[in-house]
Parts: sequence; structure tokens; C-alpha cells
Amino acid sequence: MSKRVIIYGDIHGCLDELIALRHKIAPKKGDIEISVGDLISKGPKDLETLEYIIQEKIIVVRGNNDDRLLHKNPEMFSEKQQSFLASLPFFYRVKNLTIIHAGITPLINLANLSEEEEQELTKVRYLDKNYRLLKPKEWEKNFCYWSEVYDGREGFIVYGHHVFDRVREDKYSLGVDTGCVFGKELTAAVFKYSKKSIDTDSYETISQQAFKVYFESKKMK
Ligand SMILES: [Mn+2]
Repeated sequence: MSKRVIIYGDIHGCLDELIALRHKIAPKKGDIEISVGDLISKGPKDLETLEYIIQEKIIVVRGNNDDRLLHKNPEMFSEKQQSFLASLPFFYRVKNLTIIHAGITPLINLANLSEEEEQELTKVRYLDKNYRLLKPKEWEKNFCYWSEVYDGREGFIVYGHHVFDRVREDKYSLGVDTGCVFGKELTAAVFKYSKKSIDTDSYETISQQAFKVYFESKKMK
């Protein structure tokens, strides 16, 4: 079987589901495994999940919850875990795929990111009509969801952060957070690797049902 690029949605400490999902996928040597971030917080097994991800050498991009917990409660982590979290990139590229935790806006250029824009990559959902990112309390000014106006200039973006009932596909992006920690599913998108360009039309999704509801939230979406 040819090499694959396997991209996991938000894990949020749901280690048992991650292990069950990887059992279905059966990653082999040469496969590239990437997490969209939000490894921790809200779920049952933060530290065990971190250790597992480090040990299994899964690539991770930085999620808003990874950052939040690291800054809010650094004492909960070992030095190794702290430096792992602090070193997470804000995006990761494999050929024409770009993995980002939340997404991008038309005003952001990945080659030249300010610190504020780095944070936006971990948080963006809705934009106003000038394509500025809206804070949750401003969502009534919602003009669009970021992926509706993304034109593909930074590659095909695979992201998490926003919970969908099933993966969300737009022309140049794929949302893979299906809300495991909220009792829904942990999903991976699996692409065939190619030296030239990865075919973003023919991916497969593989999911694992959550074993329980770990976190209840009115603001799930
Ligand atoms: Mn999340």
C-alpha cells in the first residue's frame, strides 16, 4: 500500500478513542500522521495523551486550547511536555496540504505572520464583511465562515477547532473536528501521499465514536 497522510481532528485528551481510531487506520512506516491541535483540555487524559503523541512521533500544529492550558497552568506539565507544547508550529505543510488548527483569513499571509495573526490561526471562525476576524461576542455581525471565502492560495487547508456533525468540505479546505470530547466522534482524514501533488478530491474519512460525553457545552459550535 502506498504512503498516506493521516490527519486527526481535535483530540482533547480522548486518548482511548485516539488509540481505537489508530487501530482501525493501522499506520505503517512511511505514513505521515498529523494532529490539527487541541490535544488537551476538556477531556479525560491530557497528560497521557501528550506522552502518547510525543512517543508515537505524531506531528502537531498548535491549538488555542494547547496554548491556553500551557499559559494558565504550566505546573501541570513536565519540563519536556512544556517545551513540546511551546514548540508547536502554527501551521504545517505536506506538499499542497496545509494543516492549521482553526483556519485563515484573506488578510493573513503564512510567509509573514505577526504574533497576532499566529493567534488568529488558532481561533478564526467567522469574519465580518472586511474579512476581519470576529470575537465570539461579535458573531451577530457574521458575514461568512472563513472557509467560504478562502481561495486556496496557501494550499488545501485541513483544520479542526469548529465542530461539525460530519467533515466539512469546501473547495479548498476540509474541517475534521467532529466533536469527540462532546460525545460525538474522533475523525481522521486520510490522503494518498504523492511526490507531486496530493489529490485532495479522493480522501477517505475514518471515525471512532466517543466512549462517553466528556464535556458539555452550549458553545460547542
Ligand atoms: Mn477544539
